[in-house]
Amino acid sequence: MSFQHRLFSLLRNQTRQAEKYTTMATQKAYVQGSKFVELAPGILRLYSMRFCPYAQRTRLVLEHKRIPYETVNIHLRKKPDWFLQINPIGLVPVLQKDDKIVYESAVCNDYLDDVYPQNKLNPTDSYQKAKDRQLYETFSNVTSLFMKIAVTHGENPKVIQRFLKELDRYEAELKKRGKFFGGDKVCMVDFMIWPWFERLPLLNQVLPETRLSQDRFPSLLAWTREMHLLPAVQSTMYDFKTHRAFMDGLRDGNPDYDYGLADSASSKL
Ligand SMILES: N[C@@H](CCC(=O)N[C@@H](CS)C(=O)NCC(=O)O)C(=O)O
Repeated sequence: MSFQHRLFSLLRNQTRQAEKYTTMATQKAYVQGSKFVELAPGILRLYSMRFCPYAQRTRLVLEHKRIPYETVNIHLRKKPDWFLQINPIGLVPVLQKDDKIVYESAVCNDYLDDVYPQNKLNPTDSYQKAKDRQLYETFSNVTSLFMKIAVTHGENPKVIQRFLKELDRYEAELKKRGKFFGGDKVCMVDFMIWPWFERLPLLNQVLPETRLSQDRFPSLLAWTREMHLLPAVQSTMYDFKTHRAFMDGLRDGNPDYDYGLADSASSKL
């Protein structure tokens, strides 16, 4: 075979490989009873749910680092048995490559940052890394108050006050750090907390008192604008209408995991 032929064949194989990485047959959620899609050797797979903020944390890192991966979305109310074998806890996100399985968003993201060193997100300094981790681990205070406000429609004004008070810590920290929590560049903290800021307009719409005021939160407001410009954010985000529709379904006990897809009746048996 001539050199040109070999080069052509190599490039064609690489293209096919790249197509395999990113193209799953469907974005629709896999339900109980659906057939497991075999994972090809060497391919990184993310088990996800399109509207899950925790899975979005990992999608943000995958996109930011331009890591090739394929996505298998899971119907979280009717989980396939094979998904429960992959992650017995039954939560997304989960990463799988060959015989390696990693779950929990913070663990997935650290793993990705270690294994794919491009566009590093965690600081190399151990103390700084610990301080960053402290910020995003304690963000669970914000996420639980967020959910409480959403579920109770903000009936208790004290909960909204506590929510804003928690955010004061992030405002103060960002003021010290600069444009992003990573300074001039994004770091893990930015991606770990972003999904809830993307969804904050859902609370703002029904409860204006949850809005971040310019007086109290100037840094977080400027940060939100900067985050919207990042390609990783743009490629993982949904618009307000889509988030609203999904949240309404969730609240009514009937979440449409396939909302917005061509045929959103999720049955794939
Ligand atoms: N601590 C987990 C939380 C993940 C999580 O709660 N994921 C939700 C979807 S947003 C889930 O998989 N829920 C399924 C269930 O509760 O059965 C993480 O950080 O990855």
